[in-house]
Amino acid sequence: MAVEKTFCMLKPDAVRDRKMGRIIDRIEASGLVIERMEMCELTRSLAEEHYAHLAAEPFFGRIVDFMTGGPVVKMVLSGPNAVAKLRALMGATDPLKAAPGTIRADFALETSSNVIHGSDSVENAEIEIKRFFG
Ligand code: YYY
Ligand code: MG
Repeated sequence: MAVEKTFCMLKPDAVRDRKMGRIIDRIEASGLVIERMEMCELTRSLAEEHYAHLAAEPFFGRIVDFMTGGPVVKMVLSGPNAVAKLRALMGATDPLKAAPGTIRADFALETSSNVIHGSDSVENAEIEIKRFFG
């Protein structure tokens, strides 16, 4: 298994609703290593760039409003198979379809506020780490 890095972000709902500690606990318990971690607020242009793959969707403006509505926690995680491992820990995009025991199943109720982001490929992880950490 390749040692990889992935990009993770706790979304504004996780911070606002005081779920950060429990989510970070799950990340650490999984064996993934937190290499970098910082709380920050996203500018509109950074959120628009990050979700550019959804720019044509009717809900794009709502995603950008949500992601810029409060602080987030951005992280670089590393470990064997880190990209797929984080995605498995997170669960499906729609929390109602996420497997029991996943972060989204246990901490979120709606697709539009689903508490966590994780890169979906090694290539995107590299792009996203550069995007958020320079
Ligand atoms: O990678 P992941 O977050 O699981 O899903 P994406 O398809 O990349 O969508 C990014 C983000 O957009 C999702 O986490 C919530 C939001 N979203 C939404 O609000 N409504 C949808 N129907 C699809 C996605
Ligand atoms: Mg995605």
